[in-house]
Amino acid sequence: QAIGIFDSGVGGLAVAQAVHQLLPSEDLLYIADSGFMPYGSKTQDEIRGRCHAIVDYMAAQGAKAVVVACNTATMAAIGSLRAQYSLPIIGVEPGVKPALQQSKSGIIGVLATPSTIASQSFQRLCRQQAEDLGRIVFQPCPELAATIEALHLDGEHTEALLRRYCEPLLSQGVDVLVLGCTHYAFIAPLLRRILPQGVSLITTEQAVALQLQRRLAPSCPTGKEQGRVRLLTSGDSQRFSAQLQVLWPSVSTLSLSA
Ligand code: DGN
Repeated sequence: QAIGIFDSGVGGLAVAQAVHQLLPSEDLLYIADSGFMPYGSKTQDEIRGRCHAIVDYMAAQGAKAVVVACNTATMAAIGSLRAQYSLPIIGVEPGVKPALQQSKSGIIGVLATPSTIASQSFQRLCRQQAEDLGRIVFQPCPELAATIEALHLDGEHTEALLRRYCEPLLSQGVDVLVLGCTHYAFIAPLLRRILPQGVSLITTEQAVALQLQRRLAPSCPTGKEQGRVRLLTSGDSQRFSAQLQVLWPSVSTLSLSA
């Protein structure tokens, strides 16, 4: 029985890698819903529809748990997925709480898709967390996930884009920056290079892997054998395969299908 992990594209691969590292004996089934990318500009209903279709497929394949490795999808669909399926469903959400606890200025910034920032679930989460801990400044990044899908992880254009997104946050005194979209893990090295000293980054893939481990604890395989990783896409498989070569070069077992 595999653990199902999905995203609108390659962002969730950062989560899948963290899971594979922490639970190497587990089989993984990853789905990149690239045919329907980006989720960030879809309605909440459209996103929910895609999530249910994917989890239906994973459940039919016998998945023992599902990780919604996309903040946008988690915000839109985690409640309805949990209501429909009895298997453990783990979501990702921007690490607002650890950021507020870590911030010295009491002002944190969140980079995420326009859909995540506009969603009621995210706004509710922020109201609860920020209540007495500090202030949160939001920056929607409409072009960033597509830039990462195109593997522009470095270079002038991406750097200029990041500077444009970060500038309004830094000028308001943000000292901790939350990456609220799983894609952004792949530009974290570039961000670290361009952020001023004293500004730190929060990503969530390790925390999600640990949460999954806790949920699965009694049923985790303990054998030394390496788990099998199956990777599927609803988009162009050649493009996906090129993305994997850059974003997860060491992945052992590939099985791509549209
Ligand atoms: N990776 C997704 C997230 O974490 O929100 C969204 C990417 C997208 O579809 N724009």
